[in-house]
Amino acid sequence: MTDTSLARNLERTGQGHIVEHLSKLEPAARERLERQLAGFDYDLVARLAEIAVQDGPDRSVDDFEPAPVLPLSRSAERVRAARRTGTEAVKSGTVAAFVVAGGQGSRLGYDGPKGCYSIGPISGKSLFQIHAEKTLALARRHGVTIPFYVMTNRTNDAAIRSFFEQNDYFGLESENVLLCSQRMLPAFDKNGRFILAAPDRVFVSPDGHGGAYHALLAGGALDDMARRGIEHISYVQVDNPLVPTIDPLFIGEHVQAESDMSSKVLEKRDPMEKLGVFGCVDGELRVIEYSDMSDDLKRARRHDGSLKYRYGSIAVHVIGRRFARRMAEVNLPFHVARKRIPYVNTDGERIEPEKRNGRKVERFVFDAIPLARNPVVMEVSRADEFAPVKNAEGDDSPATCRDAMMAKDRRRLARAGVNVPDDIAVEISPLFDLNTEHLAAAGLSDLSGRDRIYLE
Ligand code: UD2
Repeated sequence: MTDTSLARNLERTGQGHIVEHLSKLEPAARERLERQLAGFDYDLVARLAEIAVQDGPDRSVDDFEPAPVLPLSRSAERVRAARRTGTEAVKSGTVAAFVVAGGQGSRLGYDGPKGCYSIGPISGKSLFQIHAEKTLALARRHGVTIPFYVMTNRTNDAAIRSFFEQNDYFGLESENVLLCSQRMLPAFDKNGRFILAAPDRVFVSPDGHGGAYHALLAGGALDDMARRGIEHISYVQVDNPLVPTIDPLFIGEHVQAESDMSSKVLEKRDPMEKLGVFGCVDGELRVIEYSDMSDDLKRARRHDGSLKYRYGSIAVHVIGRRFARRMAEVNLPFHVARKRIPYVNTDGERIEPEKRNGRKVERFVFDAIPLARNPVVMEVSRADEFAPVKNAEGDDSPATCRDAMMAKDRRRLARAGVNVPDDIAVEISPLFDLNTEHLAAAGLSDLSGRDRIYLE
């Protein structure tokens, strides 16, 4: 081994097995592995290895007060005022879209970045295209530029970059689309040792959506936002095409409350739905992840029979730009997830473990909420805002998502005065200006007798 400082770092962080492994490799493979290893921050590795081997910290909570929520049913006057404020913020060019797409989407079983997945029920548009077009439509409506930031990871960044390039940035200006890649972190075995994904590569995975703050800073996005006068970052997950990528009403509530970070929630489908819950724990507002709540706690009811923790987080936030910068410099906690990680053994054989052999460490974006001033938690309608694509089949799958998209578009057409049969397949492009005159001019006041319609 030529690089003694690397060897020292590996030894001091409990990775002596890698030093030994390196000494057995052919020069080319050794060089590849050394290059990867030289990119790690070993003070961080030492911390992570320590966290990964602990059996906790046990974050499970016994009982807590649900957070106060701004309910869906609030006065029309309040809604109007908030929408006006949010629209002003958009019009004055202070709002940016931020789509997080650095996850691995393993549950969907799609071989590519999840954002490239085709979801438009008729158009076949990708998740990225839908978010980009929603942003473009809002920008056009108000005659402003809205920058569009995407968080990628080191393994899907190139594919996402070329997807945007090949598709002409879906109508956005290329200089207004900025991709920033999140960090990758090594995973550990139960003894805090790196896992070899291949003889010349240590297993690494993205550092969680909480890596967004660092990615925005390191990728230059926060500076870019400051130059453009952006104050509010509209944070959405790539897997939910139903949500408005930027919601003036939500921005307005956030601005009026002088909040640093605001969040959307909705009524859980059932107590076991895999959504985090907002609660007040030790006087702090924070998200309690579903995996940290016992089944009994999830099912807890109030005296009147209603579900105690009835609201779940859909992971949609408005984050203040200055607050995001602060969070990039704060040590948010790491969470440990036990996973099955295929590896190569000392003989170079690939092993598919039957049990969960590895521990991934990640940060969560919502762990910043306890540090936020005046956090707003706002209820939204599931039918209008939440249809994530998580699983290949069943709940939260492409099929349920497309149904929800079509049902929403049918309702929108009906609200615009169109006669819409219940079973018609409908898709409205985000770029289609849905107004009554338009529809009447296009002879679209009655759709009976049709089986599908795509409005572009
Ligand atoms: C998340 C929330 C859950 C609920 C749900 C709503 C957590 C731990 N749970 O569950 O409470 O709000 O979303 O859909 O967050 N991502 C990255 N980089 C990463 C990891 C994830 O960009 O390192 C992105 C990913 O591309 C996706 C989003 O974050 O857009 C959510 O990731 P997930 O599917 O792992 O989250 P999930 O369903 O466990």
